[in-house]
Amino acid sequence: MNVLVVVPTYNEKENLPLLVDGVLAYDGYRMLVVDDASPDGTGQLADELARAHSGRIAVIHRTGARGLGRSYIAGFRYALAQPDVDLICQMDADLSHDPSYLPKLVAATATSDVAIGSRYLDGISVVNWPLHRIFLSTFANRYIRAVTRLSPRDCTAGYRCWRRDAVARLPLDRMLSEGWSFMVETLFEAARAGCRMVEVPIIFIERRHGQSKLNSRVLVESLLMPWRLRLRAKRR
Ligand SMILES: Nc1nc2c(ncn2[C@@H]2O[C@H](COP(=O)(O)OP(=O)(O)O)[C@@H](O)[C@H]2O)c(=O)[nH]1
Ligand SMILES: [Mg+2]
Repeated sequence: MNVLVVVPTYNEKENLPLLVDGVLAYDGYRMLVVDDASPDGTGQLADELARAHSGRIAVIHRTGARGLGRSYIAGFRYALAQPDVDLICQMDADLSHDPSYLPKLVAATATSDVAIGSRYLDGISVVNWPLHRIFLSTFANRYIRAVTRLSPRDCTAGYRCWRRDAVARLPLDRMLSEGWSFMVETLFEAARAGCRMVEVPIIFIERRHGQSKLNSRVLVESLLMPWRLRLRAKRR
């Protein structure tokens, strides 16, 4: 199986080299870094890492308005244009997603179309988050599940492995999300397309280096997204 791990980056220069070592430790795994013109030089660092690991790292340098969703759309398009890619993983660059779970996620796609690295399967498996972040994330998941009727416990998880044909079924040219709500939109569309979802428990560890880019703009987008998805689904 050829695995492509898509990683969006914005100011992750301390984290990216460690992540690369963790991911490329697995044979057959390649990486795609999608950088949004990070002011800290993460994009140039990604180019240097790509030169050092020839053929195993590709880099997309986005320009214009930044956004996690926009970056993943570019990354998924790139992945589908590579005929030899069988599985497409997605993960954060800040080491909150331990690369050692990748083989489990990959294995879980033997019996599913998308495997989700879940923080909320056995209670709450999050380390070093302030209480307000835990409240926000658990509330967000309840709210999203209630409005969208999605079944996974962790609908906002950014650690996933997709079968290539499941990504091909996503309407990438009609995505509404610019930011974080991309996670919910992709699961919603995957469910509508009949994809089988499975959750794999992970322990999520808050970043040590750099800062979270979560802001009120992406939060408002995420609050409205479940309703926008429901309305759009009704019209189709
Ligand atoms: N390309 C790109 N990556 C982003 C953007 N915002 C966040 N990221 C990346 O998305 C991942 C998760 O972001 P983070 O700020 O840690 O979100 P949190 O874990 O929800 O606090 C990290 O790899 C970030 O570098 C963006 O606008 N563009
Ligand atoms: Mg993070």
